[in-house]
Amino acid sequence: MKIAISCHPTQGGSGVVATELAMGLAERGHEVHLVSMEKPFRLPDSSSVVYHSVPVTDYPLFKHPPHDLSLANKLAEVTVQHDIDVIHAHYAVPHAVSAILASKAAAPNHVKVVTTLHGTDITLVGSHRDFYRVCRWAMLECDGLTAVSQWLTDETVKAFALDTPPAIIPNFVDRARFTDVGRVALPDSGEVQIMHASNFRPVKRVFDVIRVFHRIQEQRPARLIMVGDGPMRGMTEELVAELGIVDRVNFVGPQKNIEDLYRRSHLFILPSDYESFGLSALEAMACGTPVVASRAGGLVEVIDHGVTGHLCPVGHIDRFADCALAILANPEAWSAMSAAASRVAMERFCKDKILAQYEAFYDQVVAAPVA
Ligand code: GMT
Repeated sequence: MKIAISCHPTQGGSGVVATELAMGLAERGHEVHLVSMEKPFRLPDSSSVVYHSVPVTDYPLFKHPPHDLSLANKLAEVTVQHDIDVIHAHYAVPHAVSAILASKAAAPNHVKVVTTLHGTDITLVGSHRDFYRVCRWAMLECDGLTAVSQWLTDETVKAFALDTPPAIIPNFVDRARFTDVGRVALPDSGEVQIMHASNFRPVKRVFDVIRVFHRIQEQRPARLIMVGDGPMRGMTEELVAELGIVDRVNFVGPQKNIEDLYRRSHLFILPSDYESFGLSALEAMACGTPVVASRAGGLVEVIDHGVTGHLCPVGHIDRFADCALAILANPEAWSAMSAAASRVAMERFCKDKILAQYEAFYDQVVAAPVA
């Protein structure tokens, strides 16, 4: 099949999922084109995915270059030039809208449009009144809609009054990369390593990460690795200084080989307000790192409480810290949890299984008569 994928290239789960999907589909013999403002950071130069950049066209009349139109135009061009069967948009705003425009602009070619909803495109951006009507219209125009969890499907139906719920196709991990082979064990005593990775947006509650860690390191020697970057990073570094734990916390920015950090960490903390899925939690689990996360959104579909990690009420610093300390207290129980985390990640969310679901979805959409 010939597939054009569009996504945000910035740090964030939707771009990661779109890029991994593009690479996985190309490995399985499909012709895949990736259309984005910049080359997504997870797409290596060696990939057989064909990358097309979207031009930023400036003109004195424009206060802001109309990116969404340039994206639609580039998608239409790629569709016609390469006889694309399916445009797969990731993150509804603006990609679903641009993809629908592209499908019309590509006429007389018939191209089907699939959109995958990732979370904040529905909960924060798409449902904002500035985007709501156009976002709902684009979703209804799509030939297929998927969401990354049951929770997100339910939220979408509620927020947009949809008659047909989006199909659920969860996120996935690549076993070749995210594995527990070579991971470090939990020491009986001595320093433990805690990790958090995100785009440091308010929804991630990064201050909670620091406060939970502050409590952990009062009980046993510990180090915190903060991976990623984003708007709350500066204020988070200030909080670390205020609490006097600068020598215990490393802000390492975005990391190319994040799997090595997961394997060297004994616990992953994700105290978000909610996550539609929580891709970073899944990647940590695949590397054998137990997760302490919020009992919120789709995280309950990824983490089995007491088996692969712990789920705590949002904002309860003491509960998070107590759960983390309990997991770190017993190396035998920790090893069992680490093994379960890796096994569940691979059994339930393995790349081949999920890619097969996307292929079946495309087949169904392409086979459906043109409306
Ligand atoms: O979490 C974000 O701020 C970014 C957003 C994105 O577009 O990358 O993440 C969402 O999509 C990911 C991939 O499907 C999910 O794993 C994240 O849980 C989801 N974030 C939220 O729902 C807050």
